[in-house]
Amino acid sequence: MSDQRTPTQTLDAVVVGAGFAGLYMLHRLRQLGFSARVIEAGSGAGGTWFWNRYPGARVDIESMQYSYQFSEELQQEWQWSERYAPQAELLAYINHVVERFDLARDIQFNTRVVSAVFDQAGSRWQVTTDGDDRFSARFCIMATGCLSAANKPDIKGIDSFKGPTYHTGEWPHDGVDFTGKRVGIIGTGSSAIQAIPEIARQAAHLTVFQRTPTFSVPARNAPLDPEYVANVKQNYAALRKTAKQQFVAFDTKANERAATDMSAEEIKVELERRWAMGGLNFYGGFADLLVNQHTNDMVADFVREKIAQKVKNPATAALLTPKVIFACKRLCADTDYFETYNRDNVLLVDISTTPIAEIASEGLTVADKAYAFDALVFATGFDAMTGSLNKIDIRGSGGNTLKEKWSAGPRTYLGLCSAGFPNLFTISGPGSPSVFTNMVTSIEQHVEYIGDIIAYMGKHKLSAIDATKEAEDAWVDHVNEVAGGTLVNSCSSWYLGANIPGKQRVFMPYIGGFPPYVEKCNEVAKNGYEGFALK
Ligand code: N01
Repeated sequence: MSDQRTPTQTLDAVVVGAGFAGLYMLHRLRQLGFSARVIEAGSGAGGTWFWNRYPGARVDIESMQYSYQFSEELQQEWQWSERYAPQAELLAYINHVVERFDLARDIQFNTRVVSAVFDQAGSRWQVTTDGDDRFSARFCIMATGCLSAANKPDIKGIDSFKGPTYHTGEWPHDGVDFTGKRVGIIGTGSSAIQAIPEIARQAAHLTVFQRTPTFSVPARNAPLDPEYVANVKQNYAALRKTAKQQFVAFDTKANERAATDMSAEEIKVELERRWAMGGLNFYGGFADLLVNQHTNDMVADFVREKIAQKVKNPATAALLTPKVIFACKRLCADTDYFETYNRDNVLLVDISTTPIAEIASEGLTVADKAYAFDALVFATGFDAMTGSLNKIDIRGSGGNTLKEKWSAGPRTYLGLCSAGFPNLFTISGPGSPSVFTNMVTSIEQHVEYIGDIIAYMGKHKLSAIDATKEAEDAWVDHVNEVAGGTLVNSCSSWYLGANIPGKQRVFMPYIGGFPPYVEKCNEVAKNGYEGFALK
């Protein structure tokens, strides 16, 4: 009987995902002389910036830094228009990169990888897609993103609503017009905080369902000053170097002093200065922000007071005031978020103690009170870090699945490899600094590191690389130990998988900072990739 299936394509590498990570990985592999194909579920490149098209979506790290640095010409020639680029501009930038480096010919869009199985005898990954494509590749590189599997909450009757429903992470490409509409939105995380002011301006009425209030600082977005841009471009290398020396891999003008070493007056000045600077520079205020409870309380109280000053109705202000540790959940940067609650057409509904009972055809109910809408928005986040990987049937040596291996929490060596899954890499995987840093910089570091490993293997005629169990165990212990020494470990955030019912609570990203992480990676490489078994 003849085999009717598509013939297997043989490659050096299959890369899954065409966001910032997958695109640069493809470019790097090509530079090194390897053949690669990127498989992308979307109809275009961009990853996060392809999917998250909700009103108000924009980056919260300054665009001049949230961008590739591997090409000097690219960073010199590209013009950002605002301090924080809006989603459309980021997508235009990504499409420019695709064109500039002629990447599209090796990207297969509208295709989802369904399985990746390691063939031990040949040391190759057999990758299949929902389009029945089959690839045989020496390396399989997951560039699937940390926040790309949308979380649809398990609320009774969720499919009963008769009007349109939207998830912020899967927004329609031609936009949504809320003019004259009554809109409900569930969630008050980073996505909601950006979307709420925009929707409120357009809709007839907006009801916000809040389970947990979020700390947010003003973004202070503005058009970029040409003089500032020229200055950055003249000194780009220096800025990039400074950024890489900082914990978060972007320049927050970090204050290296702990609040405990500062006078009350100095602290007050620093807090006001950070508030005026805007955005995530606020993280850089005090060296002990995330490790000293007293410092954290002081910063939290400062922001709480600012919220009280912004929101006119004291009861609403109280509901919007977070009680938890400052930056325990990811800090948000907003434009007029709290002020939006002063509008007559916005209502905040607290669901912290009484959850949404049911979604029905006209709207939803909380306890016995019904709220009616014409459209409903889920700003309910993502199954972070592992969600997208778990959607793929990944089988390593001996047929073991990654999903099973990670059922008690992800286990990796450096966030790059997981023992028992040779020649499989995760870009910005769990156990790497990823979401605590400027993602683009972390991605570039991983891509270059993976490229170096693959080149090293070619040079030394090696067929397989796998993390050793000992190195992985030691790294996982280190990741947990570092997280345990911070205040961030103690609240219910997506860092811990706490937003997904049934998900194991394990602190997933590495919170030791970008510089020590890079130093560790470089040391591992220098010592002949110690902690990896090379065959
Ligand atoms: O998701 P989230 P997000 N019933 O998980 C609520 C990045 N990002 O999409 O806190 C009711 O933060 C949930 O409530 P609670 C950034 O890293 C960056 O907003 O779990 N409510 C929460 O309020 C960010 O951290 C940018 O109690 C439910 C909200 O939904 C990450 O993406 C912009 C619920 C989810 O908030 C995720 O942000 C946007 C339920 N069953 C995102 N389930 C920028 O760069 C969940 N919620 C600017």
